Amino acid sequence: MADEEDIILSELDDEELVLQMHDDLYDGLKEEIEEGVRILLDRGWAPYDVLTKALVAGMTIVGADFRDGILFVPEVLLAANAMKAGMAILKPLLAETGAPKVGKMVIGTVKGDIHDIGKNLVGMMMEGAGFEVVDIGINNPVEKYIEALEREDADILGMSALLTTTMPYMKVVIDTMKEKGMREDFIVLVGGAPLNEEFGKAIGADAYCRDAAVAVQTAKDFMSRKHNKLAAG
Ligand code: B1M
Repeated sequence: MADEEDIILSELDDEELVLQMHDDLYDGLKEEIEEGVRILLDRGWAPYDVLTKALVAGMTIVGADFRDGILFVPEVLLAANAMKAGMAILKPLLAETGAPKVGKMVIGTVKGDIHDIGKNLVGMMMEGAGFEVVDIGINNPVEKYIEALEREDADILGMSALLTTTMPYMKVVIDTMKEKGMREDFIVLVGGAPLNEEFGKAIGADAYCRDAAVAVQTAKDFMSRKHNKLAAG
């Protein structure tokens, strides 16, 4: 215990600090994570690097030990809260852009699923890239997606699922869009750890996005195709 109290984050070099942040995230130490994020930013780190190297990498370790039965839900919740606190500091920095709005995305996690860190990250990165993002949260039934798409006059639907049991629900949403004759009006992008490209194709999404950076690039590509089509037609 004494050892842990003795660690002064600001005295660690970058590499040691990042490793310490992985440990602190693992232990769900919210204030230490906030402090670590601020120190790295003060040292000139790009917000995206802090996000991926300190936070996302730390959460990967948590995920592995959760899978292996070393960590349990309460500990993982604490880790998730610490991660969110770090993300909250980074959010305005990632979203800082003077770029004109390039499109609008409705994003939400599917019914039965309450994981939201990945979705939030995608939303943050999309905002940073100049997209307007309407986040409809977690545990969304199909009606909520449809209502939000219509209300917001969005260009893109983003769906997230982290459980193998909830990912098939994405097909329910896409099939309902087809039934309502609205599927072609929207670009549908899907993501989440258990998905892959094949699954994205099988359910009729426009694309599967491995991570937030890919989601941004894919959304940009589809938006420029959409604009070209409109210009041509
Ligand atoms: Co859960 N959980 N969890 N969990 N959890 C996983 C997903 C799991 C893989 C852990 C494991 O066993 N290794 C496992 C699923 C196994 C499976 O389905 N095969 C699991 C389980 C089993 C469960 C419960 C059932 C546990 C239980 O109760 N016994 C339960 C389910 C609750 C529910 O949803 N109904 C549960 C609960 C929880 C917590 C509440 C404790 C917490 C969530 C807190 C929160 O989100 N607010 C939690 C967490 C934190 C995880 C892990 C450890 C981390 C997820 C995470 O945030 N990753 C996770 C293990 C893992 O994924 N390896 C696990 C970091 C995040 C940045 O990555 O979300 O993958 P990710 O997002 C990435 C990409 O996937 C992509 O971009 C993001 C950024 O790069 N992406 C998109 C994601 N969504 C996208 C949408 C897009 C585009 C890209 O749209 C365009």
